Amino acid sequence: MKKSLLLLVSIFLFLISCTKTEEKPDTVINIKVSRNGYSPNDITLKRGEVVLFRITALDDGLSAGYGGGNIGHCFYIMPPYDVMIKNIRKGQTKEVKIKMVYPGDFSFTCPYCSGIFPTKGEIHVR
Ligand SMILES: [Cu+2]
Repeated sequence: MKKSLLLLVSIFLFLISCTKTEEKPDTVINIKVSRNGYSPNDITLKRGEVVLFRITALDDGLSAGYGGGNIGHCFYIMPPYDVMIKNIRKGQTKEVKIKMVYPGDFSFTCPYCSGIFPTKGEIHVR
């Protein structure tokens, strides 16, 4: 019983560690985010490729800092990717490298402001 649980946990950790990578990127995707949303907001990628996402914020989003510290925009890819870049401030570019191991359609969003602004998009991994 305990052994199978340990196995499950290690498989889970292996899958998690798979998505973020230090490998050389196959593709670079530049995304701009503002109160008008993400551009582009519909991205198609190949399964298994390593993608460097570069997210540039054109404004500070809610900027008032609801809940304190929530300044700028986020780039959050839903699970199973579950990758989050926070606090991308106006004029700033932040990067994350991800290996696209899971096929399917995945939403990305800015948890700070997607309730107010159209900061939502889709990644298709084929
Ligand atoms: Cu935002």
